[in-house]
This record gives sequence, structure tokens and C-alpha cells, in this order.
Amino acid sequence: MTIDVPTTGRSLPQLQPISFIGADGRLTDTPTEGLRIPSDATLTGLYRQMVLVRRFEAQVTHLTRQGRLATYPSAAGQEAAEVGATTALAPNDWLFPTYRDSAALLTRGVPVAEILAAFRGDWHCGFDPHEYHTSPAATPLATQTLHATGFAMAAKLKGEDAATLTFLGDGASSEGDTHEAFNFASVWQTPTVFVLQNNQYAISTPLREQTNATMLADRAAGYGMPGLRVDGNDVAAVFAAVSAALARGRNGDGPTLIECLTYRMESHTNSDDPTKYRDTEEVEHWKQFDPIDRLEKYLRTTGALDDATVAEIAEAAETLAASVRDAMNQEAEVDPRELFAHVYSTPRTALAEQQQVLETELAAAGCA
Ligand SMILES: Cc1ncc(C[n+]2csc(CCOP(=O)(O)OP(=O)(O)O)c2C)c(N)n1
Repeated sequence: MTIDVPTTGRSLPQLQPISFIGADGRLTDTPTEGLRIPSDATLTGLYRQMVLVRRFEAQVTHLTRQGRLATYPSAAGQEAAEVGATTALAPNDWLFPTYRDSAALLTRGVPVAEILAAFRGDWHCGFDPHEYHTSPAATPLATQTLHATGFAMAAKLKGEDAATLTFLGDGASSEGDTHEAFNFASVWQTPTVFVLQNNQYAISTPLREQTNATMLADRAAGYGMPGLRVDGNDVAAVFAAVSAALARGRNGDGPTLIECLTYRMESHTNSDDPTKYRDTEEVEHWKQFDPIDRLEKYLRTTGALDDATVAEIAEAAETLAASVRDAMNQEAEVDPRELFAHVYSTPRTALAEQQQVLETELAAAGCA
């Protein structure tokens, strides 16, 4: 008896991550799975955006230390994954970010004050998801993978020309929600791209304690979808891989998992001390793979970047940082009644009672 063995979607990703531009700024000789390096004009735009988001991350981290924001999960070091993947989106596509992905929100065009509203304890996500085709950043790990998959399924059923992209971390890849999202997306061939930012740590849990698998991209084969392992610090590779995956999705060919190998340069948030669980040699090692430095080196060799352009971009980054400071120096005007405004369409008795308590307290404080 012979068994008919289906072979589609079962190929494993190559071990060597896809990379166009090496840490030395030169072209690599790594196989690129048929992907093409983006044009110099596209790469210059990606360089500019990475410089802006790095300055943004640094400024926000400083403001956290000054108490202007409650907490901040920085994606410093992960600019190539954040910017490369988000830039590949078409305006009609939808982004499903996590708490770590403010750089992606900035790239998507969300104003700084609206990105940071949630981190200073203001209400809701701070921006209008419909305006930016971007969902609120998820804090419960991996829930956004389900949202991205469900949304993509709805788009497919409605015949819309939209794909979804969601970011998840190496830690989130161990959550049950991720399994459900991968499985559903592959069975129903939803136009979803899962960008797994493997930044080596889930707070203090290193990758070796997170998984015993050789690589996270391997998991795609178990769900029958293509998986790619990409040098997540090479923005050219991230942009090319995500663009191709989004095109696959829009063509009706289903989801893709892209593992971006990268490194979280800062602490998880300002509430943990990374020196307790990783050594400075490791951090220094990863500095060699800096996504901005390597692209700058490359673009200087092609002639696309010169001192004047680099200086102009640095100045734009300072202007952005000043706008972040200005926005966070404005006191947020919070109305505590809004806590109750968007919970249920039909108010429940218990909540109505709590609302009444608040009204009484406000009146007693002379704030009615
Ligand atoms: C369902 C759930 N469990 C636990 C947490 C607490 N938590 C917040 S961040 C984090 C680690 C996440 O690591 P990873 O997915 O690798 O993302 P990273 O922060 O490194 O980008 C944990 C366990 C949470 N937010 N949600």
C-alpha cells in the first residue's frame, strides 16, 4: 500500500538567516530565497525612518526616567524589524502591534502624543485605529495574533484587498493563542504575516529556556505555512521578506511566518534590571550588528548617502525628539468619568453604581 503524502508547505526554512547587507556594510553571499534587495531610494527612506525611531525610543526612555511616562518597553536595536516590516504595508493593510511596537506605530504615521497616551496612563490606546489601519497595541501576550488572523479572515470573506501584519515576540511564540492563530490562518489561508521578533529574551527568560527548537521559523512547517528566518537587523532583508509575504497573502496564498533574529538592547521596561540576567559582553557583541550603522555604511558605498544627508536626517531626528518632549510636558487632561464611557453599550447595574460613587466623590471634592 502506498500513502499519498502531501508535500505543500512542508519545506523548512534555511538555517542561515536571509540577509542582503552584512554587519560590515557589504553585500552578503547568503542565499536570499529569490528575494531582491530593495532599491537605494527605498533603503535611504528606511535608513531615515530607523534614525527617527531610534531617537524617538531614546527620548521616550529618558522621559520615563523623569516620570513623564509610567513605563516604556523600548525596541532600541530592533529598528530594522519594526521599520522594515511596517514600511512594507500598504495603506489598506492592517497592523496588529504589541506594547513593544511604538516604532511601528510611528512608522505607520500615528502622532507621538497619541502613541504615548497609553504609557502615561491616559485612556484607551490613544489613537483612532481606523484612521491608521492599526489596532491598539496588545499587552496580553499573543492576543494580537488572533486579532490579526480573524481580521484577515473577515477581509478575505468580504473580498477586500487587504492583508494583516502582526508582531509577536519569542516569549509570545510559546502562548496557546499563537498556536491557534497559526493553525487557523494556515487552514483558512488568511492573508496574515506573522513577524516574530526574536530579540532573545522574554523579560529575563533567555531563548534557550523558551524553546528547545533549532529556530522559531521552523514552527511554520508544523502548521503547513511557509516560514522564513531573516536577519532581523538587516532592514533590506526584513523589507524584502515581508513585502513578498504580504503579496502572497493578498494573492490568496495564505499566511507566512517570518522570524527576525534581533536583540533587545535596553531592559524589558524600566521596571527590570537586565544586568541580573545577561552580561555586558553579550550586549557589546550585538552592537556589532547594529541595523543603522550597517545600512549607513552600505549606502555610503553606493553613493546614496553623504555627510550632508546624514546630518539633515540627524537634525530631523532632533526635531522629532523635541516634539516628543513638548507633547509629554503637556499635562494630560483626564476626565475620570471616561473610565465608564466605553465599557458596555448598555450600562450594567454594578458599573452604574460605581459610576454613582465616583460622581458623589467628585461632587464632594468640588469637581462636579
Ligand atoms: C498572557 C500574558 N502573560 C504574561 C504576561 C507578562 N509579560 C509581559 S511581557 C512578557 C515577556 C514577553 O516576551 P516576548 O514575547 O519575547 O516579547 P518582548 O517583550 O521580548 O518583545 C511577559 C511574560 C503578559 N503580558 N501576558
